[in-house]
Amino acid sequence: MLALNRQNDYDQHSLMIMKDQITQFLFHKKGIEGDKNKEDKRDYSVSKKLCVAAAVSSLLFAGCFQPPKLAKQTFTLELGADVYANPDVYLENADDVNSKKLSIEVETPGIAKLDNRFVSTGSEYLAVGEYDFVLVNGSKRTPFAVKIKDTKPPTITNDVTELSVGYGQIIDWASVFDAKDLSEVYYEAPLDASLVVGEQDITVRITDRFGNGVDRVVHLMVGV
Ligand SMILES: [Ca+2]
Repeated sequence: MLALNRQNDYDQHSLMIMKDQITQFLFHKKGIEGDKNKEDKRDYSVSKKLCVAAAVSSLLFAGCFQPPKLAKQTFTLELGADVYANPDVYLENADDVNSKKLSIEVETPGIAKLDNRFVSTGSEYLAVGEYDFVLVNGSKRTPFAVKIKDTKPPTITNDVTELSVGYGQIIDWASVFDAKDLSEVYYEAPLDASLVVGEQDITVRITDRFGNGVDRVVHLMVGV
């Protein structure tokens, strides 16, 4: 019983000290002496004191920021998209993080930083592939990946529906269609199309290096 009483005394004493510290801190923050209210403040319940203690200590020691959390482990982007060096882009909780302390580093060789973007050396963008990146937060390094894919077919800016050629003429489809793609442009069409005199519809398939393609039907007129 004696030990229990001493423990209770000890707890009460600890709480009193904590209460005083909290009260002093709050008054200090408000810039007032607080002598008049000091006794009133002692009437706070234990639970209230603990809540205030938690709030004060979180303000004092944890600050208003949370640890950064990556939104994904792998970020998949379309070829040609900007791959920013800004840490906020990769965070789930960017609004709650002190991103000034953070940085993004790349570990895969052959990548340069152009302004605020990562690009393949000598290029304006990151080439198709998978790259190792790190979110740096002081001494803590959190790895993540950036995957660049080409999923888009070539863009064709002219509309060709008819074409007249001579018999046996080799058709240069690259000069017929104005097609562009970051992964080159290839044309597939019947090789013997110009060996049939008369008119016929043929299908020209326009693809990039990764097999993304579009079809165009051309009414071919072959003269003698
Ligand atoms: Ca493409």
